[in-house]
Amino acid sequence: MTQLRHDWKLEEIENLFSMPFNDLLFKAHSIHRENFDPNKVQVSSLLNIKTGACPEDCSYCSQSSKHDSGLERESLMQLNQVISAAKKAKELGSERFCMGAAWRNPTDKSLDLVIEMIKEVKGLGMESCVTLGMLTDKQAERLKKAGLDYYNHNIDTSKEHYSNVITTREFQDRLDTIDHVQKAGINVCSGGILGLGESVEDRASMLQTLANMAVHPNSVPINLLVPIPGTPFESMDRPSEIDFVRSIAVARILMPKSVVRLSAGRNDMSESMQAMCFFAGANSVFYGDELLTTPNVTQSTDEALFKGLGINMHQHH
Ligand code: SAM
Ligand code: DTB
Ligand code: SF4
Repeated sequence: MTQLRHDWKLEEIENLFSMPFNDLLFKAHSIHRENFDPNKVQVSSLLNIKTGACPEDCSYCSQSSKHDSGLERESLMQLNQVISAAKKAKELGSERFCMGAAWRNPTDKSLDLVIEMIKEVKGLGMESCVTLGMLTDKQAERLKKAGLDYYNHNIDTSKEHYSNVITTREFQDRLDTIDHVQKAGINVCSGGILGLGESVEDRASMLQTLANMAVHPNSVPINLLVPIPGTPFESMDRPSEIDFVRSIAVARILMPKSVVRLSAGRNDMSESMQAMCFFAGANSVFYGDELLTTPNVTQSTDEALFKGLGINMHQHH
């Protein structure tokens, strides 16, 4: 039986990162097998319901008003457009529909409209997820009442590296929102981005924060930075493939029962790199041609990848 721990020391996690690669992967894969069917991958689809003009200054993001990525701003999407996108995602076999908004935080009025969207998605028989920025405890409770299944709120990087990446909010603000979501009884989806100029120690620290939460996030998205021209991080060095796979393996070891999502950045990964990530314990992806503002792997490419690996996408029901 896998014991869940919430008391990881930074040094223990750094020791995992420095294990010989084969030993690390064997350990992670063994834990993965104890807890999951190793040939199943959960699929979620994304839709950006409000694009651009975000007041935050996240150095990686195309949607911040502080940098010029050339992205056209768009106001909150109409309900009927959301419904047709969700129907399409469902037809493709997606289990969860995630709606993202480029907000620092939603207003109570805009939350009314998002709640309508959540109800429609639920009505289609899909799991619902939204990512809307910071929430108050009252707003989290309203989302719970509306039937929301998951809230995505990434910690993005380590506490130590945070101010090198974002200056318009603090690391603690992220933890506070996650706390409100957890207390409201909504499943938490929280992870981060690799390739933000962080050290291995930062990666260990980021995963430590996630693993030492009172409840492990149910979903842990690990994104590889999608470099966006016009943002401060447009020419960041990419982590090596081996270092990226190591981080997936460590996430799997620290959070044995969480669904680890190989998230943004798959478009720039080879099949073999993705295969290593699935072996190391990743068991979810974003499926569909678009992420939020950038292209994702096409569905036909993913179908071929999964077929080649003998991986099944969970089908609803
Ligand atoms: N504004 C809300 C927030 O920041 O939580 C919700 C939308 S925001 C785009 C959601 C997440 O997308 C971020 O937390 C970040 O992890 C991820 N993200 C944004 N831009 C990215 C990029 N260029 N590459 C990889 N991940 C990115
Ligand atoms: C997450 O961890 N990654 C998604 C989702 N949660 C909201 C977003 C990825 C964004 C990639 C860059 C873009 O398309 O703008
Ligand atoms: Fe805004 Fe979210 Fe982008 Fe940061 S990551 S600029 S909060 S949309």
